[in-house]
Amino acid sequence: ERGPSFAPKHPLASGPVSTPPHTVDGFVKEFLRELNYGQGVPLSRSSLNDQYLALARTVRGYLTARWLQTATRRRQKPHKMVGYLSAEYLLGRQLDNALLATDLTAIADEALKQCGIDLDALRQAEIEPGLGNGGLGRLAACFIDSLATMDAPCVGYGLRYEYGIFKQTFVDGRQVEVPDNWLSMGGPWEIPHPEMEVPVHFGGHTERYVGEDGRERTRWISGWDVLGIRYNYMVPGYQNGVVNTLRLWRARATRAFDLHIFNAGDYAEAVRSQTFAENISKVLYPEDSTPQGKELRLQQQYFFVACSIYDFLKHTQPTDLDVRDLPERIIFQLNDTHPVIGIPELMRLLMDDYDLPFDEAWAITRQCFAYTCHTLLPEALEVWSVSLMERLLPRHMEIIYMINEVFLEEVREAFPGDELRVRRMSIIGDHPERSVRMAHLATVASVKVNGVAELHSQLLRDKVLSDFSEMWPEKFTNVTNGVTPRRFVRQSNPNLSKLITDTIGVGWVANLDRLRELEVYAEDEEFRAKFREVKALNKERITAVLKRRDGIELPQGHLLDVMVKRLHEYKRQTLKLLHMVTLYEGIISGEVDAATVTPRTVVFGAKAAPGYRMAKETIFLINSVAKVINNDPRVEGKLFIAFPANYNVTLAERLIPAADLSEQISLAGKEASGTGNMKFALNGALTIGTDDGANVEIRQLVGDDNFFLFGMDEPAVAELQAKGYQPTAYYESNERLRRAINLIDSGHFTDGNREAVSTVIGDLLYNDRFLVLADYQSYIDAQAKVEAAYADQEAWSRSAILNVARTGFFSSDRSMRDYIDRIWHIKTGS
Ligand code: HBZ
Repeated sequence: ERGPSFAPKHPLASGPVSTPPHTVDGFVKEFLRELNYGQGVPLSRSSLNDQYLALARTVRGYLTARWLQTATRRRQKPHKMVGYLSAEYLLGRQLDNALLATDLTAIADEALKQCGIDLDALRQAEIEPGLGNGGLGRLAACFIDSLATMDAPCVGYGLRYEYGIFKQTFVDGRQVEVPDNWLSMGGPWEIPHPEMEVPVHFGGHTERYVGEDGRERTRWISGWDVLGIRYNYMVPGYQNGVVNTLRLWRARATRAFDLHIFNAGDYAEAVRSQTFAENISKVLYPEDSTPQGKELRLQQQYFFVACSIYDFLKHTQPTDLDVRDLPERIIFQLNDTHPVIGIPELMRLLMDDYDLPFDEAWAITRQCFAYTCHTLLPEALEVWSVSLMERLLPRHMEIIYMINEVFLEEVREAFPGDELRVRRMSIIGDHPERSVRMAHLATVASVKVNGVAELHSQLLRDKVLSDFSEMWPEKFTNVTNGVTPRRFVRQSNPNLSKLITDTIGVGWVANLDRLRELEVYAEDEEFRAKFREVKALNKERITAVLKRRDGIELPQGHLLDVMVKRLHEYKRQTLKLLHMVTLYEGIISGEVDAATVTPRTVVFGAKAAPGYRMAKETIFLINSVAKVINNDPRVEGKLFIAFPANYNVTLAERLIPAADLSEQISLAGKEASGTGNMKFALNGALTIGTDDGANVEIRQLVGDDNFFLFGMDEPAVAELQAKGYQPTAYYESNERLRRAINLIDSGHFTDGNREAVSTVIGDLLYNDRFLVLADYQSYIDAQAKVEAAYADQEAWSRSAILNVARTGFFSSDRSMRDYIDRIWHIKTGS
C-alpha cells in the first residue's frame, strides 16, 4: 500500500488539477470522452444508462477538481473540524444537485442537445441513494449540503449500505417490500479506496498485562475481524468552489478471516464466512423507531464508528497531532444514539493504544462529542443488552462500566443521599434486563445535548432527560432543524425560484432570510397572479409525474392536500383518513349535496416498517378507502385520494411544490420537529397542524392568520392522559365521528369484509394511544376553515406568499450556523 502522501518529483504532483472548461464545447468533449473511454461505447451505440453514467462522471469531473482544491487548502491550514456521525444519509438524486452546485445546468443541457440527448431523460435514469429511513437521514443530507455551502470543515461519516430503504409496492392494497438494489446500474458518484482498509475487531476477550514500565494495562484479543473499505462521495457547496467529503464504509472480509478454513479444505464454508463479514454493510434497517436490539445492527453501528474515528486519527488530522489536543481538532456530532458506541471506542483508543490513564482519556473524550436527540417516544430510546455487549464488544463494556462508576459518583456528590436518582440516571439499566442506555451514555459524555425544535428541546429538558438537565442545565440546548433551500426550493421548484429571483434577485439561495423581501408582494395583485400560475404549473408537473410513475390520473382544479411522511400511529394518518371518510359519508348519506363540496385531492405517501403491524393495516385501509371513494359516482369527482407507492426524495421534490395544504397532524408532544413541514411552507403551502415540533415555530413566524391550528396542546394531552382517556366516550358523543367509524367498520370499503378493518378500528375504539378521536372534531372544524379560506383565492395566495416570505429561518444554513456558534466552535472559510 502506498501511504497517504509521498514525495514525487513531478512539478504537477501536488498541485490541484484544473477544472475542465466551463463551455458547451468543453463539456461535449468531456462527456464523449467518458462515454468512449469510461463506458467503452461510441455515442451512436450507447444505451440510456451509458449516457447517464457518462454524464454523471463528466459532472463528477468538474466536482473533483474543486474537491482536491478544497482538501489541499484545508491541509495547508488545518482548523478544528466536524465529524458528523450518522447511520443514515437520505441523499436523493445527485445529478441535478451537482449541476446546480457547479452552475453547469444550462451548459450540460445544450451540450447534450448537440449530442441528440435529452438531459431530462438522463435525470430520470438515476436511481436515488436511499440510505436512510426518513427525517433523520434526510436531515443529515441537508446538513452536509449546508456545511459545504458555508465552507465549513466537515466530513460526514456513515455506512455504504448495499441495499437502502426498501422499495414499496402495493399488492391488493397491502405493502410488499422489494429490495432496493440502488447500485445495480453502477455507482458513478462514489470513489472507492479498496487499498485503504481499516481493521475492525469484534468478540473475543480482554486480558491484563504489565507493561515495560510496570503499569498494568488491558488488551483486547478479538474473536473476529472485518475490514472497512472507504467510499468517498463529494458534497458540493452551492456555486462557491467548495466540495466537502461524505465518507461511507463498506465491510469486507479479512484475508485471515477465511484462510484457516481454506486450509482445512472447506471452500464453501470459507465463502460463507466471507458473506457473514460483508453482511455488516448489506442493508439499512427499515425501522425508524422501536429498535429491535438486533446484533447485526450493533455490528453496523460499531463498524462505521470505529472506521470513522480510526480514519480521522490516522489520515485526517495533521500527522504531528498530540492526542491531548484532540478537542481542538475535532468534534464528533452524534446523529441520535446510533453512533454512541464511538464514545467507549475513543476511550479504548486513548487508553489502550495511546496509553493514557482513564481520567485523562475521559477528560479528552468528554470534549469531543455532542449529541442530538430526535425523539420523544420512550420506546424509541436505544438500549443494548449487557450480555450482547459483553459478547460483541467486551472491552467497550468494561469501559462503559468505568464511565458509569465515575459518573454515578458525580451524581452522588451533586445529590447526596438520592439513590433513586442514581438508579434513574445510571447508564446501566436493570429492567427488563441489564442493558446499556445509549441516550444516557451520550448525555454524560457530550459537551452539548440538543433537541431539534424549541418544544422538543423543552420536553427533553423537562421530561425525557430531566435528571440530567437538573444536574447540567448548561449542557442542554436547542437547534431547530432546517432544510436545504438548494434542493427543496431552487432545484425542486424552478418556477417559484424564477419568480423569486425575478422579484428580489439571486442572493436568496444561499441567504434564505432574504425571502422576507417578498412580504410586500403579498399585497401585489399581479405578483399573486404570477404566484398562482406557478402553483398551477407545479400541479401540471405532478400530474404528469403521477401518470407516468403510477398510472394515477389526478383530477384537475382541486385543492391539493398532501400528507407525506413515514407511517406511524403518532403521526396519525388515520385522522386524515377519518376526515375523508366523514366528507364522503356526508355525501352518500344525502346530508351534503356533492355540488357544494370543495373539490379536494389528498395525496398520501408513507412507508411502514416491515414488522409494524398497525402501520401496515393502516396502509391497507387507506388504499381500500381510496378505491371506493375514487370510484363512487355519487361523489361527482369532488373527492379523490391518491396513494402513490414508494414515496421517496425524488417524489417529494415533485409533490411538495404543487401542494396547497400541508398536513402536520401528529399528537402534540410526539413529533420531535418534522422537516417536511418546513419544505411545504417554503414552497407556499398552508399548514393544517397541531402545536407540535417545529409547527409551533412555523406558526409563530407565519402568523395565526396564515396557519390552521387545531387539537390539544402538549399540556392538555398530558392532562387528559393523566385523568384516563376513553376513546369510546368521543365515539358515542360525536355523531359524525360515529358514522365515519361505523361506515369503515361495516366493511363498506372492503367488499363487506369487516375482519379486514378490525385491527385499525379496534385500536381506535379501545386503545387510541395517540388520541385521534379526541382531536377529531377540532380537526374537522379546522378543515372547514381551510375550505372557506380556499374559496377566496386572493386571500389564500396572500397567505401562501407570506408562508414563503416568512420561513427563511428554516434553511439548514441557519441550523448549521447555530451548531457552529453554540456547539462546535469551528471556523468557516479558510
Ligand atoms: O427526525 C425524525 C423525527 O421523527 C422528526 O420529528 C425530525 O424532524 C427528524 C429530524 O430531526 N426521526 C427519525 O427520522 N428517526 C429515524 O429515522 C430513526 C431511524 C432509525 C432508528 C430510529 C429512528 O433506529
